[in-house]
Amino acid sequence: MTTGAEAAARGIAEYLASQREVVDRALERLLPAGDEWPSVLHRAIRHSVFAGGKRLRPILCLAAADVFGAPPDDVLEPACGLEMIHTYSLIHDDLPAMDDDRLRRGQPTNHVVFGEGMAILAGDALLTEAFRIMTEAQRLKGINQKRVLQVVHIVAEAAGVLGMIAGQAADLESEGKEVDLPMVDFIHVRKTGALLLAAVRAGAILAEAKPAALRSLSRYGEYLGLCFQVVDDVLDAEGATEQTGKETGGDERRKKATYATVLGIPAARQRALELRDDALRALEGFGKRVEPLREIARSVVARL
Ligand code: GRG
Repeated sequence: MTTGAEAAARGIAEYLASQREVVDRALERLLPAGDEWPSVLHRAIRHSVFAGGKRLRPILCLAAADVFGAPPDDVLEPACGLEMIHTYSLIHDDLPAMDDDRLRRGQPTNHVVFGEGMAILAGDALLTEAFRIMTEAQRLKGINQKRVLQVVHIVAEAAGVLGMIAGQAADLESEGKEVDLPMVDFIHVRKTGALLLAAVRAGAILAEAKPAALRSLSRYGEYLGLCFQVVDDVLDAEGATEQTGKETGGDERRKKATYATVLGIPAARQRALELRDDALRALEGFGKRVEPLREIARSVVARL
């Protein structure tokens, strides 16, 4: 596994690739094999988990823990749990009852391959399994139980009725309606930003970050989460499928509330740059160990 200081020396692309491998190996170990009974469920889970995601949330969690010198092993399972929750949200978001998408991470969506029932179960399984893995591995490793409880709480908050689900519900409600910027912010802070923020916070909390440092990293996570969504909206409006791994223009077709529609593309691009700068400012005063977090913020905007 790569530390922040090593990453600063080696370049972000190499760092991201090596961390992605670490996460992929751990997910491979943590998830039941594809031939385990009932094998269709495990194949459905694996289809989406190993379809080629960037692993941004687990990488953020590992990078945040590294800032405070925590051994990566101490946060690997919670990091993988975040990826499982993220993958569940993608599977369910793609269902006919939600966005009805047929392509994700460059692959046919889960329900297209396995049917709606199995796709719902694969998503449900990933959500619950995330919390089992987080708590069991941390208990076995003897990690401070108070910290583990705190992390379970912030991740549940980010994924649940105060976070991702509230964002998704507001998003569904807004389809086809005139929406303003505060509503788009409401949706995206919760739908996308909350889990990215929780990833940063979980890593810092497990690494026993002091309150002031945790506050700075939380500000970074908030700005980064919103920046990520502004970029995603712009890419959906004008990006190529090869870049996004999904069909582009879906937001427009479904009359979704997005930064691209509310602000217009030039202003949305500008907002992404400002949010990146805000994220970088939140990290001022930290040394070389935050370099991966800085580079991640830069690389999110570099997709534009
Ligand atoms: C719980 C059904 C349900 C939905 C929650 C998060 C969410 C709402 C839906 C996921 C779909 C979506 C378009 C979310 C916006 C956030 C986003 C850009 C997700 C893609 O994240 P990446 O780019 O994906 O990190 P990879 O494939 O790289 O992991």
